[in-house]
This record gives sequence, structure tokens and C-alpha cells, in this order.
Amino acid sequence: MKKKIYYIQPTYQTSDGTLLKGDSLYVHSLAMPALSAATPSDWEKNITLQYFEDIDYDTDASVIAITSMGYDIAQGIEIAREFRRRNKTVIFGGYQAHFSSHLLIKDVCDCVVHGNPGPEDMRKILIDAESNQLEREYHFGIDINFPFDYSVLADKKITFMPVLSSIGCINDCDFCCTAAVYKGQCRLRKIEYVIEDLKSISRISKKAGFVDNNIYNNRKYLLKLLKAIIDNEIKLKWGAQVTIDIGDDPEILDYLYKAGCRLLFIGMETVNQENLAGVNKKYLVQSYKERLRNINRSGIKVAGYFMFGFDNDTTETPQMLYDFISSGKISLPILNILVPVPGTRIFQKLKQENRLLFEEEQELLKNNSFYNSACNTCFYIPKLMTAEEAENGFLELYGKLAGYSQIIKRSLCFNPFMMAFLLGMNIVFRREYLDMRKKHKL
Ligand code: B12
Ligand code: SF4
Repeated sequence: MKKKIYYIQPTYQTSDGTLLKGDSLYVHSLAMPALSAATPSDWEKNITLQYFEDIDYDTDASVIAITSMGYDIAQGIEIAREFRRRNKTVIFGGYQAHFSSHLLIKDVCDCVVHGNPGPEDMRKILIDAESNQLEREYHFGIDINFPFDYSVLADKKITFMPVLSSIGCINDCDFCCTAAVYKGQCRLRKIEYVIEDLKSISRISKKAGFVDNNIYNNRKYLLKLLKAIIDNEIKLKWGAQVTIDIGDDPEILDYLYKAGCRLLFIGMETVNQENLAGVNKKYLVQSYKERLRNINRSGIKVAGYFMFGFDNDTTETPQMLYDFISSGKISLPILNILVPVPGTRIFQKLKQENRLLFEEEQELLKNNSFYNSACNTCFYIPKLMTAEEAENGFLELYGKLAGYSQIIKRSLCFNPFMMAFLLGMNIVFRREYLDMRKKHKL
């Protein structure tokens, strides 16, 4: 067997079956840079990110390694089948492979890898592949303590080069895929490796994005990391996902700004306290405004995630969300109708209550029109309205927030670069709205 592994990150198929391809992305997954770095040095490797490039089906690699983050799994499965027809050994990994392993191990691939494999784990898999003794499934832990291989992304147009300081999240929200995998646990990465990666990024880009689910998982660690970024004179400007309680922490906010953070992505989800409690999210809606004010005062802008379709939501809720979002403290709204992702507790609950409106996992994909577009299809029966009312209310909310006056209001700020960036992102928001209208034939 030739010691050569071919890594593939599939893109995904739109609702009309075409493949989503392009030449630039705001952010990219770190799976390939991590796996490339974990590959034993006596193995040759090739990597294709299908969003940017085409797949080489004539590769002389013996092992084909496919990642899957979400609905890209449908495309991943087609790729796997083609390579199996060509007698290649095919292995799968990633979030969606973990959730959908039952679909894969039947006849799609030779093995499914769960967890975050490090160099030792990759060596084991490849030794087993070489001796034709691959297990059907490998359950590894989390090994992220090594520098990642940024050459994988160096020639790609990516606005925020991805960087990672932790895996998992200390919270355990019912709707969240991360919670479904890591169950309220998180693993921190050694700071020296994060700094090494930030230095690699500095050589190829001016902007980075932490792809952690929550960089505020551990306050002591975050403070240490921010001080290390400052001490190492890393000049990148960056964004990250955090929980809203960071707004009560002036010391951290001050260090975040000094370390280059300019944008925080925060999941507020809803402005109804009962909704939050109903999905095991532990924050207080009444604290949002004050916390947002503090974050803005520190010079950092906020992108806010919200969902519509919770059990206490009604046709009145879009107006309440609009009032909250347009009150001036959120520079970029990210809105979705709640998606009951298989594997999450909310999926289980809705299934038990016979409220799901889809049978096949892949059907969830059908609403995506852009690469990472909002879910505007209601895949279940909401409690206090119909699915159709939820979709209409969502569209109405999106439309109100997509008006030019709202876009300009949200994007205004003293820093011209930041303003240009926010304007660009808010215009994408508007484009999505226009696209959704077309889909709904309005
Ligand atoms: C960056 C990112 C994106 C980018 C991806 C761009 C791109 N083309 O790469 C964008 C913004 C476009 C995006 C889109 C979406 N995303 Co996304 N995304 C992420 C994010 C923030 C980081 C991913 C990452 O780099 N992780 C760090 C790496 C190191 O971990 P990893 O990916 O798990 O890979 C490790 C292991 O899984 C394993 N592994 C992975 N693949 C393989 C393959 C083999 C062969 C082996 C051996 C091992 C292995 O080893 C890797 C190294 O440790 C994650 C959250 C997170 N922190 O993971 C969400 C996340 C993965 N996304 C999620 C979702 C919901 C989506 C969307 C559906 C959103 C939407 N509304 O459309 C889409 C679907 C995209 C798709 N392709 O299907 C969910 C999970 C989905 C799920 N399956 O349950 C996550 C977990 C966020 C969340 N908590 O909800 N996303
Ligand atoms: S706080 Fe965010 S990342 Fe953490 S479990 Fe809840 S939704 Fe998921």
C-alpha cells in the first residue's frame, strides 16, 4: 500500500443540487490544518478543500480521509462512494460523521473516527489501514496540543484565518451541537500552541477568528492567553464567540481590546426568559442590555445570534426581537429559525412530541441558499403558532432588519475599517433576505 493520504473537505449541495463553490470565505474550518499536522511524517499527504478546488479522483493515495461538519455530509457520501468504487480505503471524521455514523458505517466507508485525533491517533489509524486491519469505528479523546499546519489555508482568500484555543463548551444548551458532543465539558489548548498558530497566521493574514465555541470557557486561561498575545506583540485583529456574561468583566474586556479583539459573536437566542430556561441556557435576558453596553464601551462590536420558534414564541415575537436588535447595541444580527439538529436534546424532545416535519437528516439542508445562510424553514410544529406562521414571522423580522436605514445604523462606527467590514456583512444579510423572498415567491 502506498503511504499516501488524501484529505478532502467536501463543500455542500444547495437545494437545487448544485455544489457551492467560490473563491473566498469569511472563516474556514480548522479540521484540515489540524489533521495535516497530525499526519505521520512518513506519509505523503494531499488536501482538497472542495469549496475552492476540484477533487482529484485519479489520486494515487491509498487512504481517502473525508471530513464533515454538517450537511456537507451528503456530498461527502457521494465522494466516498466514488472512491470506494475505485478500491480506495475511505475514512470519515468530523461533527456530522459523529452524529451520522449509523449512515456511514453500513456501506459508505471503511471507518468512522470520533473525537479529535492527534499525531499518535493518526499513526494508529494509518498503521491499521496499512495492515488492512481498520476498525469500523475509532473513539479518540481530544488531542489539540500541537501546532496546526497553516500552509493548508495560506493561498486561500479567507477573511478571518481560524485559530483555536479550546474544544467544547462549559454550558449544555438543549439545541446546541457542541453540547450534544461535549456535554458541558471543554478542553483547553496549551497557550504556547495557540501563540505559535497566531504567529503562523500573522505571516499570511492580518485578521483571525477564534473558532472556539466559547473563548470565555475558563476566565483564568483566557486572561493568560490575552496577556501572552500582548507580550508576543501579535498585531492581528480578531473576533471570537463568547457567552454574554463576559459583559460583566471589565478586566477581560480591557485585555480583549488590547490583544486585538474587535468583534464578539454572542448567542443571546431570545428575549424571553422562559424560552432560555426551556432550553437550559442559563443567562438572564434582563442583563443583556447592560452587558451589551459594557462590551460596546470597551471598543468591541457585537454580532448577536438569535433564534425564532421557541416554545414560548408567538406571532408577536418578531416585533419584540426587532425592538431589541434595533435598539443600537448589536452591529450584526445572525438570525435563524430554530433547527432541531439530530443528536441534540431538542431534536429528541420534538421527536417524542411528534412535532418533527422531516424524516431524513439531509432534508435539513434544503433551506440553505448561500454557504452559511440562515435557516428560514421551520422543520417542526411550533407550540404557539403554525410552522407557516413561524416562517412568515421570521421573514418579516428579517425584512425589517434588512432595510438600508437599519444597515447603516448598525454599521456606523469611528473606525473606518470596522465600518466597511460591518457594512459588507450587513449587506450580505440584506442579500440573504432578498434571496429568501425569492424562495418564498414574494
Ligand atoms: C468554521 C465553522 C463553520 C464555517 C466553515 C467554513 C468551511 N468551509 O470550512 C462556516 C461558517 C461556513 C460554517 C457553516 C456551517 N456550520 Co459550522 N462551524 C464552524 C466552527 C465554528 C469551527 C470548526 C472548526 O474549525 N473546529 C475546530 C476543529 C479542529 O475541530 P473539528 O472541525 O471538529 O475537527 C476535528 C475532529 O472533528 C476530527 N475530524 C474532523 N474531520 C475529520 C476527518 C477525518 C478523516 C478524521 C480522522 C478526523 C476528523 O479531527 C479534527 C481535528 O481535531 C464550528 C464550531 C467548532 N468549534 O467546532 C461550527 C459547527 C461545526 N458548525 C455547525 C453548523 C450548524 C453549521 C451550519 C449548518 C450553519 C448553517 N446555518 O448553515 C453550516 C454547515 C456547513 C457545512 N459544511 O455543512 C455546528 C455543527 C453542525 C453539526 N453537524 O451538528 C458547529 C459545531 C457549531 C455549533 N455549535 O452549532 N461553519
Ligand atoms: S453556550 Fe453556546 S456553545 Fe455553549 S452549549 Fe450553549 S449554545 Fe452551545
